[in-house]
Amino acid sequence: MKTSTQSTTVDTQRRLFIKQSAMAAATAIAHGTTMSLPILNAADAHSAVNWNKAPCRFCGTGCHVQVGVQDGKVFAVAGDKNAEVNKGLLCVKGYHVGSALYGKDRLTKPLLRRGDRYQEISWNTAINVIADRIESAPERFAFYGSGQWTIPEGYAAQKFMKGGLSNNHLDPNARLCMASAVTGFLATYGVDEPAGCYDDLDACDVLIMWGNNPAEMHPVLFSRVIDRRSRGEKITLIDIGTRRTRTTQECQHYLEMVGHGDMAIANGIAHLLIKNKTYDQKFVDSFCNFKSPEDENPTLHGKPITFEEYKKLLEPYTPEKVEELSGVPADQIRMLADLFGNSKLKITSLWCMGMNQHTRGTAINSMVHGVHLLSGHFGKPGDAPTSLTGQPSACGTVREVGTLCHTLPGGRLIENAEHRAQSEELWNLPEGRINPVPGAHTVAMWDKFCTPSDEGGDIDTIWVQVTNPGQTLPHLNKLFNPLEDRKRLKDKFLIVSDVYPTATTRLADLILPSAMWVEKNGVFGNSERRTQQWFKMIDPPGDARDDCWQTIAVAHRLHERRVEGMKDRDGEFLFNVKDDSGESIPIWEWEHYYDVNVDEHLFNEYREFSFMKHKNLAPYSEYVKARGLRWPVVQQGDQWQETKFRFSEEFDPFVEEGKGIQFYHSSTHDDRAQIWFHPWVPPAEVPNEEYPFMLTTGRVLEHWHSGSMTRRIPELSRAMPGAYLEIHPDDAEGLHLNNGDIALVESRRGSLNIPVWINGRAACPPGTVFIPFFDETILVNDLTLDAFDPFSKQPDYKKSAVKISRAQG
Ligand code: MGD
Ligand code: SF4
Ligand code: MOS
Repeated sequence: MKTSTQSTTVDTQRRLFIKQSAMAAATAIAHGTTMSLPILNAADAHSAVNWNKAPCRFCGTGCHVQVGVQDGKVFAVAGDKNAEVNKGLLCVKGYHVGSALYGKDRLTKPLLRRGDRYQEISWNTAINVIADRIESAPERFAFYGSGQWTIPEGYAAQKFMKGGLSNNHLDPNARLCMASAVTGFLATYGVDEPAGCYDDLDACDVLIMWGNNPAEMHPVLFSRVIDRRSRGEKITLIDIGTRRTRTTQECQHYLEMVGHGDMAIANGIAHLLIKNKTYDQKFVDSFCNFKSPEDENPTLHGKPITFEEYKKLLEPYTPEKVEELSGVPADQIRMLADLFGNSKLKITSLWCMGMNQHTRGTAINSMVHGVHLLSGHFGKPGDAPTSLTGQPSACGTVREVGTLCHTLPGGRLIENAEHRAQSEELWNLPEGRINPVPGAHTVAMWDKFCTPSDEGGDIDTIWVQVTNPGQTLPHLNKLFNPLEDRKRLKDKFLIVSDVYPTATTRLADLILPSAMWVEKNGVFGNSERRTQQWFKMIDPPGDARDDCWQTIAVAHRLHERRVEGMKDRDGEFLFNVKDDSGESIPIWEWEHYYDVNVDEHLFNEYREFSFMKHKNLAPYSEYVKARGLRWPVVQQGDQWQETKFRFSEEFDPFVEEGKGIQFYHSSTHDDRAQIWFHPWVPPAEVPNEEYPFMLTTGRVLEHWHSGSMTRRIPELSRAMPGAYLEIHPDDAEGLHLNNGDIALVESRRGSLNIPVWINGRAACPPGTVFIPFFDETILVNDLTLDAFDPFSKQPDYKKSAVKISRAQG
């Protein structure tokens, strides 16, 4: 391959550079010049168009789309009528998902930093550069992955790191997102992921959203509920939140709380259920234990307590006390308790980042499960605590494949010797290959990377795939921005695989162009345990290549250099794929990568792990036929049967006959779930005189996370061009700010200038402000706090104290 020099200038003044380039892009969009796009959304079949199924690239809802391909390009996208999740519907992001492929500035060549420039290099050189870095200090290498990795991509990275390099420094962006849901499920049921599924939304009488805005974040799911109401079904919608959103507009009840008010509310409901004797005594006696945190060095196991002790701990949480702590009127706490106390109703709780991005995320997740268990609202369709996931495969690739620094596939734990031995057995590795010490979690990983080596920063090289940490990590000035100070961190090396230039690639030493979505084969796992497969439909642009291939190619280069870990017990390469005659197929050579379906090979290998914790997956070929299947999937006759509701005899094949409900992974080994008491505690940062406002952050309907894809889609970008400060009109008036004025927002960690939007899409109460994080020209994570939950290590992006003034000049 020819190597030429590309004159891509690296601006050391990152902010300025980002601002200028984004402004140029925005101007171009406004004039309609940069990005011309193929025609999309034409659902009518055109004779030359080839249609095939794929899950949407964006959110954890997991809608299926039909992708129409003509002349090697995605020509149209339509909702898939045969998909149970979305029944033909998509949201505005989904309808435009095809255009995400066609931004004008797709990365097409590997680029190596040379001083303040990037040089185009060949893939062969790029693979050598990475292999050199790893070989020189394998224990100082880390892999930062993603809930947008496909399952085979995550599995390959997992096997490469933990099974090959004996290195557990593998953690994904889902740490920022789902980690507290995981620890909440583990603490309660002893096993991760929801018992219920989206069918709960079709069956519930009451839907309670705990700090969740599905109308914008999971729009197709939310419309499933609103559709029921338009058909005349009676359904009560309750929004417990810190600001009014599009979700609130549809709800009969809006309970406005202050940050961490959820903990008081959950305790208040439990208090009243016991006081009024409206809890489900039979359910509790048969299926539950009680727990509270240990007094010292709390763990995820806690200490057992009696029902009497539980009751006593809840005593202070009278409706009036809860009102004081949460801001929600006592009567509304009574209303919630009355609903939970009514066994005739079917109640579903939904939550996502509000409860997960929380310095007591594990606690509040456990407490909401606890309210459902205590009241017996569990185990029937529509009666379930159902947590939602942000990313399309945070469940599939992170939670199930176990791409966290302390886990192995199939719910196995690094620290558990038996689990390591099981994984070594399945991977055919020599005994003791897997390192027993958990690696660095996300916040710690970047902390180590951004600390000079001679000051103890013992991670030197990070390879980033399918995520944009330069924009999305909290407290960027501490965790990421020091990279700008290249001299201090001169021995650090950042490798980024992405599809577009981003806030992260601009800091990279090596940029690798990746194939995305239908440019490659893939498998995702959505919020409701649904595993979904798709095939490659078009070629990636230029020299862009699959992330999975990139990982395997590096592994093979290390294998060629006789790095011991790249071999299994029999001396074979870790990713050896053989053809029918037993010959190895050189999948590490790009020309041969698609000689075989590598996804199928990796998936079927990974599938063996899924039987270890009743998360059974079907063979790959079954997913080719289906619009996803919800695990556990078991074979009955010649049918593969999915599972809608776990732990309930009527639905779950693993529940023993006659048990009714069986929590078969109970951490107390008695088939019981744990109902937890946790005391209310205030947020890590609360407003004071100097920083009088509470800042909350999040997504908006039109944009996917850091906006790298959706800001390149003109329709979406025009609809929501840039970040804004949402502020209450009275607060704005007090600060002499009008709509469109530029405000200066400062936290203890950083500051930014941002236009004000009063009476916009959503509404903050006085004292609270909101800024979305999709806009790389206004990096809200310069302001956010990196305090995290002690168990899940998930940071709280929802509560940072800030001060606001009119920007000068
Ligand atoms: P994304 O924009 O999803 O954000 O944060 P990120 O994961 O950092 O980044 C995905 C990247 O992958 C993009 O740069 C995209 O261009 C690239 N990409 C797309 N397809 C491919 C592909 O096939 N291969 C490769 N290699 N790259 C690809 C998300 C994170 O943000 C999450 S999950 C949460 S929940 C947090 N939420 C949050 C918040 O609520 N508030 C604030 N302030 N910050 C937050 N940050 C966190
Ligand atoms: Fe895609 Fe999510 Fe919209 Fe469905 S709801 S179309 S999965 S972005
Ligand atoms: Mo983050 S997993 O997308 O909400």
